[in-house]
Amino acid sequence: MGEGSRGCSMVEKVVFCLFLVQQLKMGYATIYNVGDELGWTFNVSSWPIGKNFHAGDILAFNYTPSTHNVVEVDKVGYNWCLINPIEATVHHSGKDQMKLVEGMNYYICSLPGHCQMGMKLAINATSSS
Ligand SMILES: *[C@@H]1O[C@H](CO)[C@@H](O)[C@H](O)[C@H]1NC(C)=O
Ligand SMILES: *[C@@H]1O[C@H](CO)[C@@H](O)[C@H](O)[C@H]1NC(C)=O
Ligand SMILES: [Cu+2]
Repeated sequence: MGEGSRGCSMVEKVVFCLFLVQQLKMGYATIYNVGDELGWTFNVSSWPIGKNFHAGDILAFNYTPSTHNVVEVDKVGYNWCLINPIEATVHHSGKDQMKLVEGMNYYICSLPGHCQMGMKLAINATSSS
């Protein structure tokens, strides 16, 4: 019996297997609503306490678009409530989804004073495997 007799080459089998593994991994990704029912708002900075985040998990930032925004920052930006106005991508759809990478992930609202009032997140995501 040749490989072609069932119409499926080894390469195709490998590709299908990788596809299944990817589907499984995606199945394990968790979607978190930041701040739970309150959403992305003031004093949300303590919301991550007690949760175990993994690389690939999704953070859903839900808020009224005219009142807040979401900016991914680094540790300095998080600590000092600063964004790099040239490089920063400001998300302001009101329904922004961010995928966590392994290690630290930092987000703030860049509207004046909001980050200082606890509208900031520091999340340590561990390996997805
Ligand atoms: C944030 O939490 C502090 C301390 O609990 C509280 O005094 C303050 O009013 C809260 N701010 C908002 C905007 O909810
Ligand atoms: C993030 O978590 C990992 C695993 O628990 C730990 O080794 C690492 O030090 C943490 N990183 C920070 C910046 O806290
Ligand atoms: Cu804000």
